[in-house]
Order: sequence, then structure tokens, then C-alpha cells
Amino acid sequence: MKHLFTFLMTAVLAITAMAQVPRADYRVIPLPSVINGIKSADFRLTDQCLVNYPTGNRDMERNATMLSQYVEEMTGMHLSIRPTLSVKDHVGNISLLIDGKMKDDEGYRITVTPRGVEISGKTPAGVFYGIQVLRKALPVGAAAAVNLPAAQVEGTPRFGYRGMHLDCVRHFFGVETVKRYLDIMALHGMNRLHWHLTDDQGWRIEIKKYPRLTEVGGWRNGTTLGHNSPVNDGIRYGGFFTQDQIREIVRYAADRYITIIPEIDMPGHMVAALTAYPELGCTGGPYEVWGMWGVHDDILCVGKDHTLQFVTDVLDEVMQLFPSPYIHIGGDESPRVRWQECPLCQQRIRDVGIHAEGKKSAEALLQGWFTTQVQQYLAEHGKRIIGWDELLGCDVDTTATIMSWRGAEPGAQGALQGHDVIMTPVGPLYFDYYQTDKTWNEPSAFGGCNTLKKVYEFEPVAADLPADKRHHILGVQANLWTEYITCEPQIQYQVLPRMAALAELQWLQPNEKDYQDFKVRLPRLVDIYKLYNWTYRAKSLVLENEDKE
Ligand code: TNX
Repeated sequence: MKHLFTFLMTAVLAITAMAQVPRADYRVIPLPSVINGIKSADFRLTDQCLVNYPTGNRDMERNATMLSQYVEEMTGMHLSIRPTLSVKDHVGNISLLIDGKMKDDEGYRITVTPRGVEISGKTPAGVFYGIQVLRKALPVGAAAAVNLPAAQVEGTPRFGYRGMHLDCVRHFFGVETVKRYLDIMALHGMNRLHWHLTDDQGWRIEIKKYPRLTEVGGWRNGTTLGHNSPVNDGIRYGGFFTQDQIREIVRYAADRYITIIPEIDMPGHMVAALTAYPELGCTGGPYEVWGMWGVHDDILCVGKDHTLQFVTDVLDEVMQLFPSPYIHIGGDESPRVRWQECPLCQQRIRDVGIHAEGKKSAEALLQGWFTTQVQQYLAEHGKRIIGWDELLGCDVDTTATIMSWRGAEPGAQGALQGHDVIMTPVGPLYFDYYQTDKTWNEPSAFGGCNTLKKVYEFEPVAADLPADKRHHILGVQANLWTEYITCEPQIQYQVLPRMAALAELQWLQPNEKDYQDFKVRLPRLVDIYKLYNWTYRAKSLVLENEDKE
């Protein structure tokens, strides 16, 4: 009798304990393409489990450390990491593994059985994406154990280029903010940060050979209030990243498998540089770092050899800092009124034998000539250029990758011509635009209306793009220009939760996407935003009538 009582009590306690153990859910964002349940018991994750990684592999060691840190942040459990090459050590633990037979460099496979968990990838990057999935599958909140359902979970990104852009010029954000932005990107499985570092309103990257770029060009005397109102706040504003800080940020990004692509916008959006070195302009100035937003008529004078020297000197230092195979050289919004009047630019047009062709003016082709000089210089150093879609009107060759921003049409055109393309159309991928058409309770934004749903439903590859051109669409990116964004919570509000929708665009095949299902999965991702105290637009979580709030 006594034995029976003890047995029953033990059974009741065990069942209660089991009921209290929270269970992981692999239906995360971006959704894995395979979740095959295995009919067997769950794996019980406790702080007794170790995170194994292959002995001697530094990247995998860092992956293991990050997984351990994520588990601790999510559940409070501390898991130790251990180097090992012995399969026996897998029992009862989580093992990170390289599997050379996997197809995609960035794909992942998570295998959970009652005996252990394996996270595999062809490369450490793939393993990292598997780690992100496991992390997001865990429930948020203190737990002594979490049950992981036995399953095989797999994912492969649709696009190799999965980007976010950040403008640190119009408003300046320091090292910690950029690092948190990278953390947010990593959570969403993204791998390219397009970092806008120079513009009319400031020069934000230290260049040793031209110290005035940041000493003078890094600061403006005031900023327009509202949307380009005539009222200027008169408050000196600025800042810049030192080269040491940039190296630190590049390293931090690389640890999360994110490549930073710097943008040095030229020949337009250069007033900050002209203020520092007026001889780089056609009129010689004086210029003033701009306190308004928009497009400025003063651009680099490309009639002067000195300007080309300046540009290659700057790019020399930029290439030293950024290992990225791509450098973004801008090329957008470059008015040609100064070039039309400038004797040196007109002389250059004659010297290099440029003649207007149909709709392409001599000055448009002069921008093409200038861009080609830069392109060739970078090519000699093993780098390729990315430029805004204006480059399509300037006769640059197809080694230039086009960033399609004035809609998706220019990108499709570029792909037809043989350019690689990154899709960042204003509608719906400008995250500086509002997220609703009811804007009165919103923080100020550029304008427009790019709802979560519009982002989710965007298809970057035009239906009529021929099959042999489709590979030119390298990927998708959302842009965050910061004219009206002054602080970090506002950055986060603009990108969250729209980055969640973008992540599914970047990872899922079109037939795997389902907006209603995405909305059901979103609150669990938002629990993680809350865990880190990230600001997000809560109203975007409502299930019905998103577009009509
Ligand atoms: C256009 S996108 C710009 C930026 C502005 C942005 C505002 C592009 C190549 N140029 O300079 O900040 O619009 O949305």
C-alpha cells in the first residue's frame, strides 16, 4: 500500500513537472522550409546540457558562445560550451557541426531527438542561422528546463543578399546604436548592412589624409525644423566614426556573419566634403554643410584631376577599413547644373570625347565617365561597385550592381541589361516612410505609407523577367533614411516589426509565404523584442484590417 502511494505521488509530481516545462516551437520568423516532427519523446534542455563545438574551430567556438548567451537571455539557463571531436559527447547535449555535404552555404539543419540536438551547416554562417532559429523557438521567460520537440528543421535563404540600410548622416548614431542594429539584423537572419556614411548634411567617416572632412564636414550649424521648414534650430549638430570605431563595428558585424557595405555617395550629396575642401566643387564655394533635406545643386567638379585624386585617396582608406567585396558609390540625385556652367567639366567632356546620345545628355554621360573611373580603380583593387539606379542612365558597364530604389522597374530593366540588382524600391521598402495612413499618432516620418502587409506581399522578381535573367536579382533590402529620425527608439520603431516581414521576403520562396500565418507567428518574435527592450510598432500586430486602422 505504502509503495503504491509513493509510486502514485511520484507519478503525479512527474506529470505536474512535465506540464510546467515550457515547449519550444520551431514555427519562427523567418519560417523554416522544413519542420518534420519525429515520433518520439522531446529533448529536455536544462542547464546540465553542454554546447559542443568542433575543437580548434574559432568561428564555431564563437557560435557556441553566442548560443549559450542567447539561451541564457531567453530562459535564464546557463549552458557551458565545450570543444570536442567525439560523437559520443553528443549524447544529452547540443552539438554544432559542419556538414560539407549540405548544398547551400547559408542553409541550416537542426535535428532534435531525445538523445540530443545537432545544429549543422555547410559553413559556420549556416550554423549561426540554425542557432537563431533555435533561439527564437525557445519561450521567453525564466525556466529550469525547456522541452524541444523531436524534429528535423531546415531552412535555406531564397536570396544571398539580405540587407538593411542605415543612414548615419542626416542624424548621427554612435557605435552602440549601430551594434544593436546589427543584433536586430542577426535575429532576423540578415547578412548585409548598407551603411550610409557621407552626404550633404555631414561626413561621418574619419579619413586620415583629409582631416577636415570630419573636423569641418562632420558638423552643421543647425537643422531645419519639421519637413524643410524655413525655421532652423540653430543648434550645431554632428559627429563621426573614428577608424578604430569603424574597425570595431566591422568586426562585430563579421562575428554575426554580416558584411558591411559602406556608401560614399558621389558625385552628388557631397556638400559636407565641399565645405571642408571647397576646391572640389565647380564654383569653389564657399559652401556650408547643409541644414536642409533634399537634393543640392553643388556636387563634385569632375573636370579637375584633383577631384579624382581625392576620390581614390578616400576610397583607399575605405577599402582598408571594409573587407566587403562591394563598395557603394551612390550616384543618385546628382543635378548637372553646375557641370553645364563649369569650363573644366565642359573641357573634360571634350577631352574624353563625350557626345550627347538621344535622351542622355553630355553631362549624364560625364557622370558615367566619372563613375567608370572609380569603378576601374576599385576593380584594380578587387572591389566592385554598387550604385543607385540613376547609373542606368549614364552608360556604366554591367560590372556595376544596381540598387533599384525608384520602384522595382529600374531593377528589372537593369537585370535585362545584364546588371546584378538589389531591390530596395521606395514602395514598400523605405522604412523611413509611415507604417499606416493614419499618421497623427505616429512619430514623424518621411511621408508615404508602407504597411507591414505591403512589405510582406512585395515580390522582388518581376513575373515577366526571363528565366535567364532572374539570377541577377541578388536580393532585397529595406532602407532607413534618417532625416526625421533623431534617436534610437525611433530607429527601432520604424524597422520593427517591418523587418520581420522583410526577413520572410528574403528567406522564403513565394509559395511559402502566407501573411495570415505570419501574423500568428509574429507575437512570439515580438516577445523577443520586448526582452531586449527594443521599441516596435505594437499596432502592427493587430490581426484584422491592418490597412484601415
Ligand atoms: C531619396 S534613396 C534619397 C535619399 C533620401 C531619401 C528619403 C536615394 C538614393 N536618395 O537621399 O534620404 O530619398 O526617403
